[in-house]
Amino acid sequence: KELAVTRYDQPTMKKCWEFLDLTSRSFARVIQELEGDLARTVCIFYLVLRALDTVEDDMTIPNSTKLPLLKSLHEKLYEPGWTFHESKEKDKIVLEQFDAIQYEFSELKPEYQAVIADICKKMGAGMADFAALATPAQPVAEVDSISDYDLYCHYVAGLVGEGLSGLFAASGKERSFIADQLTLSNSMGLLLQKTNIYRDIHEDVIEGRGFWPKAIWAKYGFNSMKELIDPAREKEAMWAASEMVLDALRHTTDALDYMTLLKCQSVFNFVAIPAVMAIATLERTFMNPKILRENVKIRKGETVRLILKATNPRDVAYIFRDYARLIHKKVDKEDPNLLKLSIACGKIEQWA
Ligand code: PS7
Ligand code: MN
Ligand code: MN
Ligand code: MN
Ligand code: MN
Ligand code: MN
Repeated sequence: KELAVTRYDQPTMKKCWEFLDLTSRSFARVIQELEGDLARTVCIFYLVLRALDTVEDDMTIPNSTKLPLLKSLHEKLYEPGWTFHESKEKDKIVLEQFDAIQYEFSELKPEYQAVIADICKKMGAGMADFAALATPAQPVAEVDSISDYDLYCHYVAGLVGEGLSGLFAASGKERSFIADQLTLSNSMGLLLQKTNIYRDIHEDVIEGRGFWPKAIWAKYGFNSMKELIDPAREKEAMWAASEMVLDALRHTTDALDYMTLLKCQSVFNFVAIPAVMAIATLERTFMNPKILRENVKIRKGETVRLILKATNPRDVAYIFRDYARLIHKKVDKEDPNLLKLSIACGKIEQWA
């Protein structure tokens, strides 16, 4: 029975599981452990969005091709045989073999198809809006205000949260009202996305990108994102970094609220594991100047401990509280965000 719903026996689905392994370090395992047909449904959802993100990230695709493609990828979900061979990105396989993903999409329940196509349409349009702001001098446009930052993160991650909640409800594994929790679903996505954007500062700047909002770094005297990784300006860069963590912490209590609404264990694990990894990453990277020079990751042993412990809302809240305390302890007395960080950590403490 399990074999039938996961379709490991189908050659196109077998390919899709391989694409998932190739393109996702963090989600492959938790997706495979979802119950019933949710596993292959979320796998297909992931691959469709991975295809969009591959187009978005590929700086060798000119906007004249990129923008129409981002806006129309949702239509390709209903075009058997469509593929795209002009990407140079690491994950280009999902575009080159989009026909396999499309075939498996067409085999999903219509309710699932509707959620995935709707999110693909909205995310593609949002990515295109931001990509349209790019210029030759600034191939990836700067994110200006905090509300621009929230909007960008809504497009690339908040919508993923909304879509996942829609799929959980449609599967019957979760109660139908979860699909209407747009604010909490959005917050789950923003917590993960903002942690990723904050942690990836070095890699993104080296590759000519950078999504930290100007409203944050400009306050500390910087004129561009590139200057943030200048060793001579480490002190100011760490104040900007501290404000990035403060901003990400805004979404933690919503994330905890969201998790209390779940009832299916495999769905809970799927949601909670990335969330605890995010707060652990925020703690590991908080006031850690190494992030300006390299990609800082949490230790393997810590990851294992988190996966074993994050099985219910209470233990997840304790994990959040413990990391909030560690962050609070690391706040520098001269940090301009000292008071706000104390309040943010206190809110998590109170929730738990
Ligand atoms: C469908 C699981 C659970 C209510 C490809 C999971 C890239 C952080 O920097 O690969 O490109 O390497 O490290 C994921 C909410 C989205 C938000 C967004 C779809 C949680 C395209 C994750 C993944 C909602 C845009 C991957 C948002 O990080 O990034 C599925 C609830 C894709 C979730 C991108 C980022 C995800 C991301 P990078 P990563
Ligand atoms: Mn990644
Ligand atoms: Mn991207
Ligand atoms: Mn990406
Ligand atoms: Mn703007
Ligand atoms: Mn990233």
